[in-house]
Amino acid sequence: MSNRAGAADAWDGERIVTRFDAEAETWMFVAIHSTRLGPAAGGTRLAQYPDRDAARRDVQRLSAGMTDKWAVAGFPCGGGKAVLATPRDLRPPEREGLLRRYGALVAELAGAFTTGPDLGTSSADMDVVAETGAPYVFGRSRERGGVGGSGGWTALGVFVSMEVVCRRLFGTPSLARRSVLVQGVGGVGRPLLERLAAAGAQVRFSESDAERARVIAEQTGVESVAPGAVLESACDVFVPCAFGGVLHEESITRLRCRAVVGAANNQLAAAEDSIRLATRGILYAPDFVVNAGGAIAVTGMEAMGWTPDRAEREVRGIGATLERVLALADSAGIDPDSAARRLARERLAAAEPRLA
Ligand code: PPY
Repeated sequence: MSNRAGAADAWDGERIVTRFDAEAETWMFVAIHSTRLGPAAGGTRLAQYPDRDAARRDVQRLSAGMTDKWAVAGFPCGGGKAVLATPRDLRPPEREGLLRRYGALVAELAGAFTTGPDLGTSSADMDVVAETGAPYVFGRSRERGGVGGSGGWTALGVFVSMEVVCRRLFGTPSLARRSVLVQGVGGVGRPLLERLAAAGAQVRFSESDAERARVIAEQTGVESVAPGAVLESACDVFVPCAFGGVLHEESITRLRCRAVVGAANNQLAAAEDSIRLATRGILYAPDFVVNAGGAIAVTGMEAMGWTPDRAEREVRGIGATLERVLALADSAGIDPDSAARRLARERLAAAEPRLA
């Protein structure tokens, strides 16, 4: 199974629910890729797409990615994702109306799909979705009884993954004095930047929003790098936390890092890019292994009654999962992304099919 761009038309998922919301001129898609390991769970992405089919392909690909993400993490959830494809930036009342109608759709699915914040949606948005979609909506604000945003938890999982990678490359897990370049300082990159600085890393960041870059440099004292200079900047660890598809045939030839460990989904433009990185001697930590922390913590605390301490232990467990993936890559003589997908497939194959 592949969940990469281009392969989505051969989507092997279970069910896709499509609805056109005429009021906000928005296509709503809920994709349930696999319930083999549990009920489908995944974030709700709100974005503009070139057309309806592009949005459908994205939700298909992302839901398949969630199946692998949960399987590798050993978490009892299935792969799902929702996309709200808006025609333009919606005004707040229009947006709230859309989110309430989307919540009603989530409620209709009666637990077959649970969701939380994702690209383009926040905890505050989940508060609105939950007005009609409870109890299937997680990651609401603390004021509304949720656990808040997931970015800090995702950052923790990426950080422990960087420690695993440093131990492999340098013999010690410490990030002290390691040069690290974080691409994108949004909901995950920002808390990660602070964690890295506190650990004594020589950290730099890039940010496409120039005003945000200026403010964060001022607030944190961390140096920023021009977005166009990121790939060629020499560093120990390159940390993509902005957009997918950063690693491709051409960009990989320009990288001057020892490892890539980041939170962005779908960093590889094509499956072969994991091999290209290995060939260049760059250690790649598969994105869907290292970025599972937000999903694990939010779903664990809200759906499974975990305490924050338990959530922290589980998110730190991503380090052991990554070690296992990299050990499998070594022993099988395959690239890390293939190893992670193999582990996911093995977990899925071993599971008893669930009766609905
Ligand atoms: C992702 O990790 O890409 C997610 O979709 C995160 C997620 C999963 C389940 C609930 C909320 C967010």
